[in-house]
Amino acid sequence: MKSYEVNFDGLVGPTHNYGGLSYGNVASQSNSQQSSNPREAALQGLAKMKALMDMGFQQGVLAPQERPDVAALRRLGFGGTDAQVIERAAKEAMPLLVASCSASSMWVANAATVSPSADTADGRVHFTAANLNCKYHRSIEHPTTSRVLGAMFADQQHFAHHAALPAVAQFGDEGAANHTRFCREYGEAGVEFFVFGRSAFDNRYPAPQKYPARQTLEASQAVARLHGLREDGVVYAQQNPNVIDQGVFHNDVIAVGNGEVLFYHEDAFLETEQMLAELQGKLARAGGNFQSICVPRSAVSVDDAVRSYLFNSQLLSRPDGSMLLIVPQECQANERVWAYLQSLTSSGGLIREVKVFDLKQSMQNGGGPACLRLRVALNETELAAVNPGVIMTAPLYGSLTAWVEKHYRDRLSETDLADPQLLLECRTALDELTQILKLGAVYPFQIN
Ligand code: SUG
Repeated sequence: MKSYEVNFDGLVGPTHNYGGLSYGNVASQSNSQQSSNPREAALQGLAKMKALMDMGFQQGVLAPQERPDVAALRRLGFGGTDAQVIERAAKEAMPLLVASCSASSMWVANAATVSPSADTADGRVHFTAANLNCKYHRSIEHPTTSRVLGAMFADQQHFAHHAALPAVAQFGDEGAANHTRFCREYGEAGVEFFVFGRSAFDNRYPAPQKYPARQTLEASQAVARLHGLREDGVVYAQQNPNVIDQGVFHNDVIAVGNGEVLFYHEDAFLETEQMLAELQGKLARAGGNFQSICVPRSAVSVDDAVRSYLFNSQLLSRPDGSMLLIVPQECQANERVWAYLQSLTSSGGLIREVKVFDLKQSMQNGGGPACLRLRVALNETELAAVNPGVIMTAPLYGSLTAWVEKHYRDRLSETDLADPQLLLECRTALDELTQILKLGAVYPFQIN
């Protein structure tokens, strides 16, 4: 049976702004308080989805969330009508209003961890929504994420959904941003590679000194258990704490994998040799031939990797078996990174082509091409069981761009977040979106 990797991209929400909310994420910190352009952000994301669809890849779309999250503000003690809740939060605790307005759910690589049916004990595709509990503004995403994923992958014969892990730092889980799957064919059993930043219960693992390690070993192990993965189909590796301290807040900022290939920076991991040997051995037992491409620090420094987001790229398989790398334009703007990419594609190796995308609006908050997509490997039968409303087509692209142009502002600054009209605009837009994507009622304002 045919199988595919389907990329579901997060549609940028109407409140996209630069709140400076993510300590440890260099771009989020350095662009704090700049005014944003939500319309441009959404159109840039849609252009990437359309381009991948036009190249023949399977592409889907994941809906944004209701923001401001008035229910979250109510839980923090702000009362009255919705407009009063926003007004009071703006007056008494602006940082909480900013957090409740974040459009951060666009980075759907953090929405969930997904295990394809070929890897799981019950032969279903498993999803665990990420608790994202390292950052308050992201910790409020998972209830809606679960409802949206449930509406997209509703068929229980093929899809199993798990609630987010316990909402404590010891089980900090950032979803697929720290999870990669290696396989020969997408529909065959593979090896799931979980990268963690620290251990919560075992102090033999070193932790970063400056910035938080968002993913714990114990969270990754819990996800592997929930999904029913075989021991032989899982590899754990620790991220180098020094690179976390240089702004590598997720593994997908320093490594990307696809098929049988891992593309990574020399400084990405601890115990790299042992990890590569384990990946090689386990993939060989699954019938695959593991290959790794190491980018030496002499060619690209960690700082250049963080600034350019070279590794936050999408590594895609083409029908002839070669691979294509989708990178943000910041890679082209960085002389050393661009020179490296030129040498990579002309070396006769597996990665033959690089395509550049303008995702500046998202990049300024630390979200590159890979952050914007959640990969779901599906066989033909499973793909047919996905809600067809969320699969990208030329007409859907047309409807979504028209929807963005109708509802989105082209400028948003912090003071605009206090405008109760913004909440109404967002709800009107999202109500229409659930009809376009045929999701049913998934937002708090639709179900409460
Ligand atoms: O969690 N930025 C996101 C970026 C997530 C990128 N995802 C991956 N690497 N997979 C984060 O730090 C910034 C929001 C703000 O500052 O307004 C933010 O949440």
